[in-house]
This record gives sequence, C-alpha cells and structure tokens, in this order.
Amino acid sequence: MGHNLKSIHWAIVLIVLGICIAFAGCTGYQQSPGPATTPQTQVPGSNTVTIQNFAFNPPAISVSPGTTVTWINKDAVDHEIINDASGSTAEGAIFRSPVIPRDGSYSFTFTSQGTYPYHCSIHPTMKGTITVQ
Ligand SMILES: [Cu+2]
Repeated sequence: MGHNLKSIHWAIVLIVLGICIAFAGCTGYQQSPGPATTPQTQVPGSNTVTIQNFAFNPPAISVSPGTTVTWINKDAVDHEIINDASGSTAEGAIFRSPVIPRDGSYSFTFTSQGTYPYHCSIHPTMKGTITVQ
C-alpha cells in the first residue's frame, strides 16, 4: 500500500516537472529566435546611401561590380533618384527609382564598371556619384 502511494507521488512529481520543462522549453523556444527573425532595419554601410536634409550621404561611393547599392530616404519628403543622362529626359538613364517616400528605399545592382552620376529628379540640386571599379 505504502509502496503504491509512493509510486503515485513520484509519478505526479515527474508529470509536474515534465510540464514545467515543456513550458520553459516552449517559452525559451519562442524567445530565442526573436532577435534573429526581427527584420533587419537597413543600417547605413558602404553600399548604402542615406538621403537626409536634401542631400545624399555619402555623396560619392565606390563599389565593385555586382554590388547592390541601396538608397534610404530619411527625409519627410519624397525623393526620386535618377542617373544623369544626356539631355533632360530619362532616356539613357541606367537606373531610375520610383518616388521614394519617407523611410522608403531603392536598390540597384551595378554590374558594369564606370562612373554613374545621379541626382534627384524632384530636387535637381541633390547630386551624388556611384563609381563602380
Ligand atoms: Cu529630392
């Protein structure tokens, strides 16, 4: 009789322990991937141009062929990036972004070596250069 009670007691202890471990495991499992799955906010780096205060920062960068350059608009107003082309039309531009709203971004992958001056089509005084070498 005493032996059976002891067995039941230990069974209950084991079940409670198991539930605790499972619960801890579950919450731990939910928490640990948290930081990893958090969408990476784009941090300015050598391939990133920040648009702020009506200026491209840095105004000129050099990248190697195959590099994707990302522009991030940190201004409250829209900007639109366009590669300088001959004449005033967009004809011949290698790259042209859509209108980039606040906190929006635009990326372009440069495959060919060369110097690519660009400007903002909304604010033509905003100028920058991408050099691919
Ligand atoms: Cu602009």
